[in-house]
Formats: sequence, structure tokens, C-alpha cells
Amino acid sequence: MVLYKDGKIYLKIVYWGMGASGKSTILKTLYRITKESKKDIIPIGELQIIEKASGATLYFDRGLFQSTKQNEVYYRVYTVAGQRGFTPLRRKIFDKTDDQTDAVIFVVDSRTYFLEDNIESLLELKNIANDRLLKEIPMIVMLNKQDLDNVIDEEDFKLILKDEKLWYEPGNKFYIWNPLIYTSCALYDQKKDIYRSFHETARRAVLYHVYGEGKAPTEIDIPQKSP
Ligand SMILES: Nc1nc2c(ncn2[C@@H]2O[C@H](COP(=O)(O)OP(=O)(O)OP(=O)(O)O)[C@@H](O)[C@H]2O)c(=O)[nH]1
Ligand SMILES: [Mg+2]
Repeated sequence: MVLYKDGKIYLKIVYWGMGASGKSTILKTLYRITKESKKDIIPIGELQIIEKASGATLYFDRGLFQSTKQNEVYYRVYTVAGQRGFTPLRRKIFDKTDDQTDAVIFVVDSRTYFLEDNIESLLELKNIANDRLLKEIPMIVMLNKQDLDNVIDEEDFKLILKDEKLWYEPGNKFYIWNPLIYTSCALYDQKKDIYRSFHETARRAVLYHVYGEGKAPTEIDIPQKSP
């Protein structure tokens, strides 16, 4: 939920996806990229990581980022614990009554072997978001672990989105809000599309908020020059 405090705007962005798809690694890599090089977004303070000895997230990870273009805009970024059995926890992170999510990044383990698990995670998200995905909550997809063998590509995942009615056909006024699908690698030494995908999600979160009053704005609502 958009929070206002002392003239500042706080948007909540959540990385969602099956266990071990790479959400925590993405957040850590994003943190390093934005800390070490001059970007439109900088981290504020340290990341808060709550994990098991195995590295799997036990509760959530959290980080705060600030826009350097619009200093009053902040992003509160969470990753959920993806392992089975943590559904109530994920629901709590995603949809606390007074703190709902403003944008979601769906992180896929791209290996074909895990296709069903990814779909299960997407269905859970759909269920918890309760018909608000795309319409009120912008969504971006990361096909992560693209450095490995036997992985799915954008077209494969687009079919899943179509099946799940998370894709607008050309001509629909919300066509512009179809999830962009990034093929990523979260490992810091390869870091592919980690910053770009976050930047786009942050941009959409701001646009939904500013021009759509919390809903997907149409092209008519958005001035040529986006913020
Ligand atoms: N090869 C490869 N390994 C990755 C990539 N991203 C993450 N990993 C590895 O995958 C494992 C799980 O990554 P995490 O970031 O902990 O996954 P997670 O989605 O946070 O998992 P949960 O917290 O259990 O939901 C770790 O060993 C990572 O190093 C990637 O793009 N490529
Ligand atoms: Mg994690």
C-alpha cells in the first residue's frame, strides 16, 4: 500500500515465486548493483535477511530503496519465503490489511523440470491477489537461472500467462500493462536483467499510483513523458 510520511511516498514491491527460484539472490544482487554504481535507484541502509541455515528464506527479506530522480519516492522491497507450507506467511507479507502490495515481480526457476512448481506458485499468487493482478497491481516476470541448461523462454511463459488470463490481447486498452518477461541470471558475476526488471516494476508502480489512482491507467491517462 502506498504510504505517505513527511511528504515522502513509500511503494511496496514484492518478489514472489517458488522456493529457490532466486528471489533472495536477486534482491542481494540488486542491492550491490545499486550501491556500487550510479543508478536511478539507491539502497538506503542494509538489507534485512531472515533465512534458515540452508539459505532458504525463513520469513522474508526486506530492503529500502530511494529514487534518485524523484527524491520523495521510496520503494520498500520484500521477498517471500517460497517453500511449500509457507502460504500463510506469504499471504501476510503480500496482503497485510493495512499494507498491501503495489507491484509484484514473479520469479520463475526457468528449468523445464520445475514448470509445474512455478505454475503452482503463480496460482497461489493469483488466488491471494484476488483478481487484482495487472488491473490494480502491476506485474513483471523474471525467467531466472537462464545460465542453466534446459530452460523455458518468453514464449513458453507467455502461454502460461494467457492460460491464466494474465495477458491482454492487442486492442485491449490495458495491453500496455502485459507483464514484461525478462530472462535473467541473478548471480552477481553474471547479473542479467536484475536492475532493468526492477526499474520497470518501480516505474509501473509509480504510474499506477500517480495516473491510475491505484488502478492500471490507460494510455490516455498517461502524459507522453512518464515520471
Ligand atoms: N545458476 C543460477 N543459480 C541461481 C540463480 N539465482 C539464484 N541461484 C541459486 O539458487 C539457490 C536459491 O536461491 P535463493 O535466492 O535463496 O532462492 P529464493 O527464491 O530466495 O528461495 P526461498 O527463499 O526458499 O523462496 C541459491 O543457491 C542461489 O545461488 C541464477 O540465476 N542462476
Ligand atoms: Mg529467499
